[in-house]
Amino acid sequence: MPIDATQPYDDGNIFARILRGELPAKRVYEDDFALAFHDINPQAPTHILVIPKGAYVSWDDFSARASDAEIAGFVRAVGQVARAAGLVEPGYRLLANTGLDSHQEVPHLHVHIFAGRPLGPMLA
Ligand code: IU
Repeated sequence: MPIDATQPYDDGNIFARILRGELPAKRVYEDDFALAFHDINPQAPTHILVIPKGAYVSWDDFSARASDAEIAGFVRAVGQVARAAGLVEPGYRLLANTGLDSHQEVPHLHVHIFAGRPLGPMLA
């Protein structure tokens, strides 16, 4: 079910539990600001999720409340994950669903990285 991006942060959400090591994930990268792991239901040959370490519901919440250091660290981590996976050429797509109309389902900010085939037009 899609979630309301303005809801308060829920510590019990699935990505919070992955961050705490309570649930497994196929981790590909971690630093002080971010964790990246393979999506459990990939929509492209490469489908990685990058999440901030801090407790942010959505892109809206993160961009409003995170410190400059957290924002810079997270943005650099997303780029680093893509570089390390060899995705810069021929390219990749970033997506951060935010709120009901976007169909955001997990209430912890996540940036999708899609790659590995021609991805076609922007919106389905
Ligand atoms: P969305 O942007 O909130 O719609 O994306 C949520 C993604 O989280 C979606 O691609 C799921 O396959 C993925 N996911 C996951 O990787 N592991 C999980 O345990 C759950 C969802 I629940």
